[in-house]
Amino acid sequence: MFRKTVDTLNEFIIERQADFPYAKGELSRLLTHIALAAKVVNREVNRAGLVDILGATGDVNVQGENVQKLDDFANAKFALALKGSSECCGIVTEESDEIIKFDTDMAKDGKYIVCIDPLDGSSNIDVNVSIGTIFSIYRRISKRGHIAQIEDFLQEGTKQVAAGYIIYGSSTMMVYTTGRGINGFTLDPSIGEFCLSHRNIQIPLNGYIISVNEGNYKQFCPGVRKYIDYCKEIDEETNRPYTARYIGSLVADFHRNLLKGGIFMYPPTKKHTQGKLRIVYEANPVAFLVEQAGGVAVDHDGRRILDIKPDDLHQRVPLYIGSRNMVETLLEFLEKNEE
Ligand code: AHM
Ligand code: MG
Repeated sequence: MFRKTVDTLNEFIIERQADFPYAKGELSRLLTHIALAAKVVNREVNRAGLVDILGATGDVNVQGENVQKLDDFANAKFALALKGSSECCGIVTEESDEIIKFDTDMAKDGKYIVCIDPLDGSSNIDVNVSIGTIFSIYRRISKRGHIAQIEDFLQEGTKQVAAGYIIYGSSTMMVYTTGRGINGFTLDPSIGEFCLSHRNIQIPLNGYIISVNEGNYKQFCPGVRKYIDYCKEIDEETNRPYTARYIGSLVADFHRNLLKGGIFMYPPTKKHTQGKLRIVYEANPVAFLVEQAGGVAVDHDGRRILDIKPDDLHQRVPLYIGSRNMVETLLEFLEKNEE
C-alpha cells in the first residue's frame, strides 16, 4: 500500500484551510502563488553567479539604496504571481514608492492585499550570503470590485491574516503562519516541492545568540549598549558569554534565532533615527511569526510591534525581536537607562 511520507506545502495549505470553516480557498491560492514565485526566484538566486544578473542596475529605490538586478527580478516575479492569483487587489513592495494597484476585473475583486520585501538583505547578493523574501497578507478594508486604496496597506500588524518568509540559504525554506502556529517547508530541488520539515516551530524561551550590527555600538542609547555589555559577561548557567551572530539579512538572522533562540536588534542610530527596518513589510511579518512561535517583538519604547498603526508605507521602526526572556531583559535595561 502507498504510504505517504512527506507533506508538501500545497497539501498542507489545503489541509489547513479546514481550520477556517468559511474559507473559500482564496488565501490558499494566494499562498500557493507566493510559493510558486519563490521557486522561480530561488532558481535565479542559485544561478546568480553563473549569469550576468549580479550587480547594481544603477537605479536608486525609494529608500535611497542602490537597486540590484536580482531585486528587480524578484520584485517583478512576485508582482506577476500575485496579480495572476486573482485573489490580491494590490501590493506594496520595498522597491516602489507607491502601492501597486492591480486593475484587472479579477484582481479588483480580490479580497487580499500583500506587503512584500521581494529580496531582503540585498547587500549580501554579490557575496553569496543568505537572502530572503518577506511577506504579509491582509484582508482589504476598501470595497471589493474597486481598485486597492492606501488604507488597505496601513493596518496594524494584528490584522495580518498570514505572514511568512522564504530564505534562500544553504537550502531554501518557506516559513509561514496563518495565525495557528508556524511551520517550515524545505525545498526539495529534485522534485521542485517545498516539503514540511519544521512542524509547529517554537522559539526557545531563553537564547544565547545576540544579533546586532555592533559597528553602530557608539551610536546606540545607553540601555542598548549596557545590554550588549551584559551579553558579553560570563553567563552563570553556561559559563560563557552569549554568542554574537549577525548576517545583515533580517530573514537569515531571524530564522537562525527562531530555531536556536536569540535576540535580533536594530536600534535607532544617527543615520536611522527610527531604526532601519520597515514596519509594513519587514517588522510586522516577523513580529507575527515570532509571536506565533512564543516569542516577542517590540520597538524602542517597548510597544508591541503588531499594535503600531503605520502612517506611511515605508515607515521605519526600531526592532527588538526574539526569545521572550531575552527581549524582556533588554527592556529592563532600556527602562533603567532612559536618557
Ligand atoms: P534591505 O531590505 O535593503 O536589504 O535592508 C534591510 C536589511 C535587513 O535585512 C538587515 O537586517 C539590515 O538591513 C542590515 O542593516 P545593516 O547593514 O545596517 O546592519
Ligand atoms: Mg529589506
